Amino acid sequence: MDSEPPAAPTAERRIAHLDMDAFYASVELLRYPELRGLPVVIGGGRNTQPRTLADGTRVYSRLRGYAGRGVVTTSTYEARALGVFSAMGMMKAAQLAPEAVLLPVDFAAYRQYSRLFKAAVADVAPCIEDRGIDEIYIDLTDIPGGARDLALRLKSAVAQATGLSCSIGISPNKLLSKIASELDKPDGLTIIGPGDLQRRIWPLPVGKVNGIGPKANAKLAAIGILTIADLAAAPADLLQNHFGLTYARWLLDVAHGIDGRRVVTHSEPKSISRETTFERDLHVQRDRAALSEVFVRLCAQLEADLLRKAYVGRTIGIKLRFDNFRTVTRDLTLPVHTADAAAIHRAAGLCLKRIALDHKIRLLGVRVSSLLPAGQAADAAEPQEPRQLSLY
Ligand code: DCP
Ligand code: MG
Repeated sequence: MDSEPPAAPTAERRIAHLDMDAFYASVELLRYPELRGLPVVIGGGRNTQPRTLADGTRVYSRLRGYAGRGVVTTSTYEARALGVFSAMGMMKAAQLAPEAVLLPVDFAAYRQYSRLFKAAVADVAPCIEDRGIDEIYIDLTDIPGGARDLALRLKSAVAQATGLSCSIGISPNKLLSKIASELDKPDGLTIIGPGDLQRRIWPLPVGKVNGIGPKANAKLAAIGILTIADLAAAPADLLQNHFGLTYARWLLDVAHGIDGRRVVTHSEPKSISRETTFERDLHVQRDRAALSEVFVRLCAQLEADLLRKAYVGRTIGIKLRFDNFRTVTRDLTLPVHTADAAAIHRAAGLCLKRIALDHKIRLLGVRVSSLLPAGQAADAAEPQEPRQLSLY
């Protein structure tokens, strides 16, 4: 939930949400067109790079026999038909789709295509909110033309610039457009006009709403609220008892398709984090040196990220995942903003002390939030503290 003031309620807006279809996989298919129509999974390591034989034919890795801890970053729709989706463990995916082609991730290529599709959209409609590598909101209120024609123009501009397809939802606000862009994927186009709320949105499960996560979803289910229509019919005091006033109000607005958030063209990052999953689970004492080294490195990387992006932060957090997959986070807020690795390390070390280290560690992450542009933080600490090399 953004905190900027809502748009003027009198103005009927026209907001699009555009999301690229099977984005990383589709970029890979541009390179390997012979894979079109096949189940393809993205997320392999460098050893899954296709090999080209002397006669020019390419040999691809398959999921069959995959052993390791990799997860699927995305998959083609053909792989999804076999049950393989983003965030699934690769070993499970291998059971479901052993013949699927496995390709390594190439973030540089995805970033390049991300820039290309956003630039193509900007040529048609310049008021764009960047929501990540493959999705944007576009304010079409002041662009002449019908919603459908505009959406088709956007799709063809994206296709021309990238060779890729996308799905678009258009409605009076970001909330409904985000839901709508998913309704007709891939290559979808869904316009939510007056009267469509009840017909298209209400039958959907509450989890389709951006902002109703798994926890809220489970709590809503426990009180018998499964669909957005159920939510719209729920008594306000029931919601308030379970979720508090602010979230309950937001839930009711959502159910009635109300969302005043603007399309924010210049957004600031909320946090910057670095984390790593170890090749093998590390023991707190026996692997102390290795853990310390990684811990120091993560903090140094964060310093570099902050300096490169010209931010300082005040809240330092730590994330640990144990070998039993339990994930624990702790954070603390410093009196002054900092971008300094040693200061981050010291604060993160204090957070770590608040966690009972009773299992081997699978993942270690450090996060800096409460960010400010470096120039705006009058209080930023000077990077002068001595470096610490201990885990704590
Ligand atoms: N991604 C990821 N890890 C996830 C989910 C997604 O790394 N758990 C990456 C890969 C996706 C990209 O982000 O290609 C965009 O995410 P989407 O949720 O938009 O998924 P796709 O674009 O792949 O598919 P869809 O057609 O459903 O949008
Ligand atoms: Mg997508």
